[in-house]
Amino acid sequence: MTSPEEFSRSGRVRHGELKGHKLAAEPEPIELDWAATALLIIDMQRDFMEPGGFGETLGNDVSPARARAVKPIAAVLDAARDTGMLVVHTREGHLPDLSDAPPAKVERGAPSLRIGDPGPMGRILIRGEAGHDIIPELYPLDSEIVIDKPGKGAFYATELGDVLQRYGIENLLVCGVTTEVCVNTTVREANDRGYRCVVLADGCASYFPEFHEMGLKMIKAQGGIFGWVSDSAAVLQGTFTGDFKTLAVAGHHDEHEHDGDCRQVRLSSRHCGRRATGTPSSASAPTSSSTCWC
Ligand code: C5J
Repeated sequence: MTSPEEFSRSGRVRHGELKGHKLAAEPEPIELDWAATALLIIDMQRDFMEPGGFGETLGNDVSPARARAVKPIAAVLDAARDTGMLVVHTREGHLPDLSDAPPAKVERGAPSLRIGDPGPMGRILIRGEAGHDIIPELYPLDSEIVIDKPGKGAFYATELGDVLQRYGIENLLVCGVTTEVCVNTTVREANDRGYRCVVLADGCASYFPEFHEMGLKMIKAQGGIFGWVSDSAAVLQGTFTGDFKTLAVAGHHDEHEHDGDCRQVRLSSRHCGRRATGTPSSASAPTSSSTCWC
């Protein structure tokens, strides 16, 4: 994981930059300090996204949720990595001895398999099992933060609050599954702790489309009672490919010559495609696949 010190030295946008830029969102556009903003990806685990996992044991068809949310999240994750934004992944799950799993949760309902039972991806919703891991498309880099949580909310019984404080985070771009359960619970927890939460509508999914819609409505209702709702396109358009690009270019090399400090070096090849030769200053940007951002 990138330390707070490394993070503050990396090529990310500094506080105060991008002032005046407003992200398209409901109930109204919002101006964010991008240096104080983290991408929070909730529970994109095999247990919720693949057949044989926890989601399916509860009687759900998990494939539509995966089909819906993965691409938008991957696009924003890619851009967040490009720009050095702090990325936090969460995973819902329990210790193998179930000591952090309340009987009221384990014994609830009539699932085909209960938490802790052996399934095709290992024991259901247990840390360390294959099903508990994050899906390959969104797999965390070593430099990113992974929070293991026993509850639906990502702040309950975890170090998330301390971590965000250490990294100076005030705003959260939130996505993941499921909209009405772990995303909503986390957004409500974060809102009470003073974070501005912007939920990416197309980067969230539910097994129940109507709950997804209503879950988003509840967040943005009453003037944004829990937060704001935006989407991946707005974030990518307004933030990463627009002003961020301008900022990345400003004050750096005009000639596409890169040295060890060049902050134009990014992972993505979406941009000019010219090969960069320097060592990226961002902790998460390997040299091998780096191309110029400008
Ligand atoms: C659920 C979650 N739905 N991650 N967990 O039980 O939303």
